[in-house]
Amino acid sequence: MFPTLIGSRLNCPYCYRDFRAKEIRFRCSGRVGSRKKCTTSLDRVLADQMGDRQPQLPVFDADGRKPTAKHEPCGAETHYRLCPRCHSQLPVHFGRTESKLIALVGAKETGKTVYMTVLLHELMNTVGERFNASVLGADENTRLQFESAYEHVLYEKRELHGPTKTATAERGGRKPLVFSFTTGNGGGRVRRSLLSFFDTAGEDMVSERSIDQNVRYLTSADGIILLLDPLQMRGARPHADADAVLPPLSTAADTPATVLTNIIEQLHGRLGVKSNRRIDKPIAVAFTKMDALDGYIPETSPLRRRPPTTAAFNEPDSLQVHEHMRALLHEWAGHNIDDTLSKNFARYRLFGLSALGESPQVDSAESRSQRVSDRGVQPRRVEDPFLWLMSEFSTIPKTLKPGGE
Ligand SMILES: Nc1nc2c(ncn2[C@@H]2O[C@H](COP(=O)(O)OP(=O)(O)OP(=O)(O)O)[C@@H](O)[C@H]2O)c(=O)[nH]1
Ligand SMILES: [Mg+2]
Ligand SMILES: [Zn+2]
Ligand SMILES: [Zn+2]
Repeated sequence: MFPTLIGSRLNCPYCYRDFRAKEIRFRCSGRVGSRKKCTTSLDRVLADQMGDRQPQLPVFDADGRKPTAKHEPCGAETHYRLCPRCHSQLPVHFGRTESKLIALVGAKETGKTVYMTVLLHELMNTVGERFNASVLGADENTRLQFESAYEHVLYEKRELHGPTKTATAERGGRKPLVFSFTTGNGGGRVRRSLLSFFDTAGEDMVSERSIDQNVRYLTSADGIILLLDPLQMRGARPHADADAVLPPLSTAADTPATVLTNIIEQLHGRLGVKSNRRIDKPIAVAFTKMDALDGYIPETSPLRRRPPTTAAFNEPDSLQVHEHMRALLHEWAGHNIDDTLSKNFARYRLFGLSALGESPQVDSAESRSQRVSDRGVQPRRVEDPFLWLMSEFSTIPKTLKPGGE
């Protein structure tokens, strides 16, 4: 039997617009049907919305709640289901499994691209093993893009990407990467979630043109990971290790506090949350590049501890990190950011992590191009914010025992 579709309103993991299950459209399979064989042409919607101008087979309407449909003109059966708003092909399990959109945001050069690459690499390897979970690209574009443009560059070529182009600068916009996260495949109940990550450009947080797409992305997300760069904080920057690569100081429009205020304004505006009510979306606020402050973080800090590795999110460990980060944050920037978070979000948590584990090497002063250290990528606590969100969604269990047993 075919499971019914969950919920009445769905969000496209590619364009983040919402629609009803019955509005889902179909694309002809192009197989030889009983009458003729369909041919390809430009799909205007796909071209305008997603910048994809490759010739496509025809789109047609049928009952979107069904997994397949027949294209009358050719008589061929198809299982290609499309988002009615952007015409992206929906992942196989879309609508029948939980779908969680995770927004990854932060100011310019906070480390979003590096973080996303390392997090997904970890999820596909060590973290995946720990939770008996498999993480796979949910579509062809995600698989190719992630392997060639993200993972290969960082892990094989050992190069850092350089600034991400704003989505509007790349013709038609950039597609989010969509993965399926499946747990419990070793027996017991199988849980599958679709995860959509959109690598925003830091500029998208400030430029008017890209704000609209960004707002949609933030408001339809089930959870937010906000990355903040401690090296942009007045109180932390002077404590950076001597060999750390310091980013140019951000302008007033791009400081951690301003970025947070922008996000809150966008969420309040669109979600229609009254300004005296708190936003219910969980937000993980993570400080990146913590390796650059190694000399300054005390030996006894929970950040230095090896995080528990049992197959559950460890609440006591996470709370200790949260308290420690809160103390550091107060030291670096006063109470402001923490107060803003607690006044506006019903659920928030602080994290400290390092995607690279070590400062990158700068090739030469002129080029400013950077490489991963010779010791390779050695991530620290990159999975913590993600696992916290997954436990908030009840996709993975949470343990209250310090040892995690
Ligand atoms: N020390 C240290 N530096 C890091 C780490 N991750 C990123 N960086 C530095 O931060 C720079 C920017 O990283 P990106 O991931 O490109 O930042 P981004 O937020 O995607 O930047 P935009 O796309 O321009 O918004 C890198 O070139 C590194 O110099 C880390 O884990 N440790
Ligand atoms: Mg980037
Ligand atoms: Zn869509
Ligand atoms: Zn057809």
